[in-house]
Amino acid sequence: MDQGITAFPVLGIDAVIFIVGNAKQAAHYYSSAFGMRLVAYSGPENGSAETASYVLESGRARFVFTSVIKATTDTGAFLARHVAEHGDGVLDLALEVPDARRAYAHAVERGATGLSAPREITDEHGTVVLASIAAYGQTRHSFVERGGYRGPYLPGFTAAAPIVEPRTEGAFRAIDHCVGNVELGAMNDWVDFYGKVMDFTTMKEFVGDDIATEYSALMSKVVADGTFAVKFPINEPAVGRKKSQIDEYLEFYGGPGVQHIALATDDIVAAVRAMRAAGVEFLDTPDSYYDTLGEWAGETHVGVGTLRELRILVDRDEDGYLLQIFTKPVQDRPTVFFELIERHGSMGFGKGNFKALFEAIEREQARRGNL
Ligand code: TYF
Ligand code: FE
Repeated sequence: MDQGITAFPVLGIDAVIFIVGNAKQAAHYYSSAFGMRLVAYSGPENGSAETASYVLESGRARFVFTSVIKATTDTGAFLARHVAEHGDGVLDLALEVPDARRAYAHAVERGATGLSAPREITDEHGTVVLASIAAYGQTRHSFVERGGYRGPYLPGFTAAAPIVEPRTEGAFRAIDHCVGNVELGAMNDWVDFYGKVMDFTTMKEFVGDDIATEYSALMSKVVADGTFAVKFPINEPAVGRKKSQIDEYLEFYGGPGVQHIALATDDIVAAVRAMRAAGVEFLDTPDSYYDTLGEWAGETHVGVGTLRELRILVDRDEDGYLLQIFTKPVQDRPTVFFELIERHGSMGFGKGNFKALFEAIEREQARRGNL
């Protein structure tokens, strides 16, 4: 399809909005450990008595961390319940669109559940239009039309200074993809949802029966907009030899939700070094992975010695290669984690690493007693 005439144009991921127990400390963690930059704040000091929100950026990647200070309205009560039920997690994968009214009308007409109808908000920096629809579990998609808006994030937010000096080497470039976990049997319904509601198409890489029964215990398909600016893999549990990591997630998150956010970087080696030094834990990969790596993945611009030292994974396909690594869950619940990805041509998601990756995930599940 010609993306110029798609019924649902998207410009990219506007922000990933996390609801957390303590946004002040989360902002510190993503500053000091992930090297992101605090750019905007909303809280009691500037007119938001009910919630505090911190906006952090690295390249085009934007995260918002919100916590409840004192619930006084239905919104505050909803957010407080969200944290109680799910722990720290993602409420909203917000999409930047050229026309939020049109996006909302199209989505609802195609069967999406509207959560908030388009509303225009103006401050001294300009005007935005916001609307939201429901996705899997309690996850939602806001449509953000920011046009010429010049403020630090949205009306209601004021500019904030970095908490620590942001990392420049190995900084992130953008959000590469956001993965959702849904219940057994629901993956295809959600793939159809994105096709129908947002005109997304299914990418060729998927985890099918072969990989599911062999070692992953999950099925996965990837949907994307016509420009591949937004890529959403959707996982569902598969009945395998052992308890699926997706079932573990669903049990501890309390239902479907966002499983991992992949951050694109131009220097994964520097990023992993800095994050490890700051105490971020990554999944371990066995030494044997690196013994045979060159035979199938060939050479990359990073030597195998460095990849082995940092436990970075490599995958290659007909278009090129990618380097990737996965953190352990970043909260006490075995739920949300992050991926770092450096692409050199490949548009894949690391299929060649699925065996090594899912074995590493299962070792962690076993350590938690959930296998
Ligand atoms: O996003 C993806 O599809 C890859 C592969 O639990 C993957 O990162 C899929 C499921 C999972 C971890 C990684
Ligand atoms: Fe991924």
